[in-house]
Amino acid sequence: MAKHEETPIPCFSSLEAVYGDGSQLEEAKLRFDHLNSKFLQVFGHPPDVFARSPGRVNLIGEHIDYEGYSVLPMAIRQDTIIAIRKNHAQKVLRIANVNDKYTECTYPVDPNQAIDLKNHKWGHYFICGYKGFYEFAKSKGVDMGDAVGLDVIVDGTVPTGSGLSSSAAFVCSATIAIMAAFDVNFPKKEIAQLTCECERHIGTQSGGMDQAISVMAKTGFAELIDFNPIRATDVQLPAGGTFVIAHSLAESQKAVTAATNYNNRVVECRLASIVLGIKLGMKQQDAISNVKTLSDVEGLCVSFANSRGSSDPVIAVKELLKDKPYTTEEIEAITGESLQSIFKNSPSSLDVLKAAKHFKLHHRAAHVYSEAKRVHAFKDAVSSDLSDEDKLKKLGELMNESHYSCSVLYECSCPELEELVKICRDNDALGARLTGAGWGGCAVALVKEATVPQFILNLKEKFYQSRIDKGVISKNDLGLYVFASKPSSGAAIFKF
Ligand code: NG1
Repeated sequence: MAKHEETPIPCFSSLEAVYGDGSQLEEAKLRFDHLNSKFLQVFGHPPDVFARSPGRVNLIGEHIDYEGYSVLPMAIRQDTIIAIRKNHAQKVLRIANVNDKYTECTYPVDPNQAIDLKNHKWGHYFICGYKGFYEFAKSKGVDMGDAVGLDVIVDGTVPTGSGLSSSAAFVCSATIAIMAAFDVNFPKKEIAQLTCECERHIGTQSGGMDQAISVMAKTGFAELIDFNPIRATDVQLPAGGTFVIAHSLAESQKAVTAATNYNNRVVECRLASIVLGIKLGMKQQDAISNVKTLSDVEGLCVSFANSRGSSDPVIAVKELLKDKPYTTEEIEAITGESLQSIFKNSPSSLDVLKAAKHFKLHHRAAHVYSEAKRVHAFKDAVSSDLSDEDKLKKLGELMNESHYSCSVLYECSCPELEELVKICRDNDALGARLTGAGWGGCAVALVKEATVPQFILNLKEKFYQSRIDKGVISKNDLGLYVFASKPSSGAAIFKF
């Protein structure tokens, strides 16, 4: 039997295969019916095909996918559904949304068009999939013929700016919808890689976790995702525990803040890895040309630690990278080349250099190496002989350690997330941490199943009530901001 990641995106003729047979199915039926009638109303004909891709919650392994390390997310039930049809009469891409907040965007059919990053629009995420799919199809020798128009309507339920990967859910379902409209299909692992590259067209130096889980998820399992090559291993979570997702109500606009937040950390990690490589004996030019991530120099760090009787790469970080931030000049004295020149081929990294005052190499590298270990400790605990209760306790501790590292070493938390994580722990969560990129968005808490309803009530009272009173959110919408989640299924195509 072909491995899960070698199989193509599944194509279904009914909703049950993805949405089960309970209330989720009823909700899905309503959404698909609405999408269909909206399509008829806007474009005057029904769609040819639908695609869906879910958001995700990352259980552990934050900000390490782009450093080549494994992560452990699960898909959530919230997803993005796209209805699509080729339009030979009109050579334009028309992208509408069921939510009137997102006004219709139109783009030319040219697959080589540049995305106007300075003028951020929601439709740009569709164009990421469009550009990426054309490049990919060309590399596969697929004859796409003359570019044709596309009529598209989007319906997304993953909250935006929440660290639950609304962007990846959108980019993945866009790419898969385009692929389905052209009646081709490819193995999931290729789509996972492709959609990661697609999303980089928006200007974030995305690591690949979100697209990989969105494409490869299976109902009932979290997945350990490895990179280079992308691979997913099922992780059956211990019985008796539930993950509760809670929004801090601080929205994190990842694409807009990339130069100071997300891409800044990617650049800091690259600099930390080059400096470590040089300090561990590499020639300056070799390190600059060949070292892309902290995983590339881990072997050298481990050998260094061995010489001190340990195998922990963090020992090298502690001894070789100074604790205080580095200035540009200090790093250039080590690399022998200007930072502008090192990053000359990456416009988004040059934006980071423009915005940065200094670089915290020690802290960022210490986070990445320690977080990579926690992911494996989490996986090992799940498959150990411990009782379910002890497993859950261990997972909770690892989640707490991960949060500390994200907050103190990686500095990707914010006051609202700190408050929320503390409230989760004060109310008997076994562990709680920020999830996703951070700087706002959601926390995830591991809670004993039997106490979930009371836990959610406590969060409502202690975190959300004051925000309802101030009018930040409406009481009726609370279910959108705090909910228990089970591992859901991955991307799919529907032809009815
Ligand atoms: P979110 O939280 O969806 O913005 C981002 C990256 C991931 C990963 C996490 C941090 C994208 C699309 N996603 O996720 O690849 O690096 O941050 O662990 O850029």
